Amino acid sequence: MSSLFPALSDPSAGRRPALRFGERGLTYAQLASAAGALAGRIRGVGRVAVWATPSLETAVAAVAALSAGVPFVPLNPKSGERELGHILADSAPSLVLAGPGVELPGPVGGLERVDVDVHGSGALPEDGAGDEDPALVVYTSGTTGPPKGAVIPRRAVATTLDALADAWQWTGDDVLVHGLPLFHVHGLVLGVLGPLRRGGSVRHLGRFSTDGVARELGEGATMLFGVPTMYHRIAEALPAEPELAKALAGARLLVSGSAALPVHDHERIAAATGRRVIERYGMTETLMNTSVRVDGEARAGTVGVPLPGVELRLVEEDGSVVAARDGESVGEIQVRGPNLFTEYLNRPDATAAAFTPDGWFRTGDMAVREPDGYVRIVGRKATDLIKSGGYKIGAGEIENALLEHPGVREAAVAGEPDDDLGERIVAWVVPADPAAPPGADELAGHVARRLAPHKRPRVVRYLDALPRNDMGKIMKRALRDA
Ligand code: MCA
Ligand code: AMP
Repeated sequence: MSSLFPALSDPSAGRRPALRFGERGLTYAQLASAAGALAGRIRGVGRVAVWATPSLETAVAAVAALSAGVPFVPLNPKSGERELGHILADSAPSLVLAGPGVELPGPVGGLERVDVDVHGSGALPEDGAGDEDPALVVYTSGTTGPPKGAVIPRRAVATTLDALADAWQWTGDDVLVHGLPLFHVHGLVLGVLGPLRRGGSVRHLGRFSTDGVARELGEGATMLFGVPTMYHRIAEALPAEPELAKALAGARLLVSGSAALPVHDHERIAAATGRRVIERYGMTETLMNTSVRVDGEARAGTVGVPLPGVELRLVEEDGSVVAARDGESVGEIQVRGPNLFTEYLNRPDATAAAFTPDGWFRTGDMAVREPDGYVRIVGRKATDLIKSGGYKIGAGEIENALLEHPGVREAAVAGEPDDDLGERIVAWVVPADPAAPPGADELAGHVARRLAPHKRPRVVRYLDALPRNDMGKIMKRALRDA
């Protein structure tokens, strides 16, 4: 296929800024040189893992792997031992790419390591990879069991980014600012590979802050990407930060995704800045499906229309297609198109279950369509999937981790509405010894060390027994009233 990043081999783009992380940055010529050196080193090695800190090194590693035609697995550097152990065993990388001097924990430390030199010098190899070849494998939670590795082909990356360029009039003149993590699709594919495919640039904040957003938008950045929690924090900060309001008012595009942006936050930002945040809807397995277009109406509570090339339908429980565009008839969103993943790694059962016999991917998201075709997401099929801070988290993996604590006899986990996080993780625990229940911080730390800090319960409630039905199944709805 043609190059994913034409600007890397375009001499006229060489002096343009490509990446900036804090004080450190690379032009296109420097990025081509550093990625070329690393690509030469890893060519033909099979799959590689990338220790995905929010840094220049991660961006260079991703570009190098893609240039070498080597699929890569971004790892959350805050993942705990259990989660890392699973991902490494499942994806079997032959080596790990990491920043020089970065300490790698137990399970990753056993891998051969290649340091990423952002000042390396080498020529980019000819891009010999095919459209259907895997570009990256991103781990994503399900309702039960450990996360599954979604294999994302190169054509999905290219088509989703080009479809967004069409919807957003996204060009090489755009400068994106964000503070998203680089081990998920949002921050990595949209937030780093997106600007590079356009020949534009990205300024990463290292970590999200309203100050950082105000500074970068005030100094020439044109677009902001964030999860709703970030926009909520912006909405909260606006009354006291006039610079932030001014900076947002001057931006070309403010985009929210990964979870629903509450209408209240949308309206507060619009009132303070005169700018409407636009939403796009995607998923690790599908990359981007819909978006509000820049030339369309940014209607709060909607995720816009299907992107070019994406087929979208709503389907009822019995499999019949919802034809009505009445803003009321609810169905599951199913999608088809070149933006889709190929498979879950090593999980043919899960891959087969995710598609209908005629090749539509079942998203599990429930929605209605408005008369003009806009999609409005109204909920999710599985109550055991939690979206907290824009992260998808399976209740089952947290329950399993809690049950490994000696002080826990039974555990159940669910999400509850939270103004900041969208949903917060709540754990109901039956202690092994009612006289000495493990503390909430102890249990949060236990989950954070095994899985990841964002998977830790924010609230722990103690019960003598979990409510169960006649079949012995935990009744989660009853828990919320317990
Ligand atoms: C707190 N911390 C702990 C513990 N408690 N660490 C270890 N053990 C503990 N018990 C640490 C955390 O690691 C973190 O460190 C800091 O304390 C604050 O933690 P927390 O409160 O969890 O973070 P937050 O400030 O509330 O985070 C909000 C956030 C974050 C920044 C919005 O949720 C976030 O980055 N979300 C983005 C999710 C995302 O990108 N999703 C995309 C997937 P430190 O601060 O140092 O980290 S969805 C997707 O890709 C699809 C395709 C789509 O549609 O986009
Ligand atoms: P993930 O599996 O982490 O990639 O998250 C994908 C899920 O995030 C989708 O299935 C939706 O439930 C949710 N999501 C992404 N973008 C939006 C949005 N703009 N509005 C509502 N939900 C969203």
